[in-house]
Amino acid sequence: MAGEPQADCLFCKIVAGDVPATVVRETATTLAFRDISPQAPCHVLVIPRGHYRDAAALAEAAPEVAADVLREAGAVAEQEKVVDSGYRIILNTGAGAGQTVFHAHAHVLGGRGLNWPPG
Ligand code: IU
Repeated sequence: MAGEPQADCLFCKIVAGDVPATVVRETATTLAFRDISPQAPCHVLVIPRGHYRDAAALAEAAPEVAADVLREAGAVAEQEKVVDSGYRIILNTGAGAGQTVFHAHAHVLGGRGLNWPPG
């Protein structure tokens, strides 16, 4: 069922506390933690606590939680002090676009120059 924890999902294990992560913010519906392989001085992932395969599935099943994820991405940027220099919220969707973990997540990247278009 949409939102239910998946036994084989890494991010569900982080939500459950079974896999460690450096958590920087949390709310009733979301968790924000540092990416294990940072691609910028600020690289934080914001995830819904519930399991949805990607951002589109999250927005379809739980639009209020999708809004929470975006709001928290902005709060992470404030907390990490990357608002003035600019930052990027990235929602890789599908393997062809680089999605490797199929639990919806927003990357918050900042603290360095960010090229356009992204690679
Ligand atoms: P992607 O958009 O699905 O490619 O992002 C998944 C991210 O999860 C990626 O940047 C990984 O470095 C990150 N990650 C992590 O933070 N902790 C882990 O244990 C694993 C992946 I596996």
